[in-house]
Amino acid sequence: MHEGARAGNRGDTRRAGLPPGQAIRHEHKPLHYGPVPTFRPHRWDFRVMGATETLGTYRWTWDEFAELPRTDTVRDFHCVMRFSVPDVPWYGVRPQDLVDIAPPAPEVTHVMAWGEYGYSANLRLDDFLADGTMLAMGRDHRPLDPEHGFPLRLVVPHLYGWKSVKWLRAVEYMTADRRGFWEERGYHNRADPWQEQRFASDSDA
Ligand SMILES: Nc1nc2c(c(=O)[nH]1)N[C@H]1C(S)=C(S)[C@@H](COP(=O)(O)O)O[C@H]1N2
Ligand SMILES: [Mo]
Repeated sequence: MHEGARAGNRGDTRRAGLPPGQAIRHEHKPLHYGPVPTFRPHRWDFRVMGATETLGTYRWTWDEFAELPRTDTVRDFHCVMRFSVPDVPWYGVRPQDLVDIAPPAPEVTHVMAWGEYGYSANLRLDDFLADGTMLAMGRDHRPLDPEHGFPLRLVVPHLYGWKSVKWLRAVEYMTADRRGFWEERGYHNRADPWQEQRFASDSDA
């Protein structure tokens, strides 16, 4: 979601089954705010924090995270800048499997997904646990490219792409909603592409 995306209309085609206002773009041109972080395996960790059932924080090193059960999925990916990448194959850890290991307190209604450099996106707990959502380690049957989120990103294919936090480092359980990076800057709180929830002014929740 930055300037570059506006230049992307050449070669676009339409396809049935896309959310309104979206056009196909086959190449998955990386889009993000700020620099691509360097992965330092010995410094990297992944945390589940906030309102866990035990109130403790869960932490995985990269080696530990890589041991978690993996699944795969193939999903269309919709950016708010009006392009969609069809049929992207992802593999990684299902949020449900993570939540089974690190249970939230019963009052938890939302999560904040945290990336490197403080990028964040808020999600309803049911959107985080939805079918197809993934803590992805790979795309196109190989590890993520650095600019697409290596070593770990969130993929929330049923919401606009800014919710799919790259370089994911933590998930915070929340007992009330709070807006993330783009949501604080005028983008929609939920971001359902089927309802064209692009901006907060598009009937925000
Ligand atoms: N950490 C981080 N994650 C991010 C972003 C970002 O700026 N920083 N941009 C988001 C936006 S707007 C989109 S459309 C997708 C793009 O993912 P891609 O670069 O793999 O195509 O990443 C999302 N995740
Ligand atoms: Mo985006």
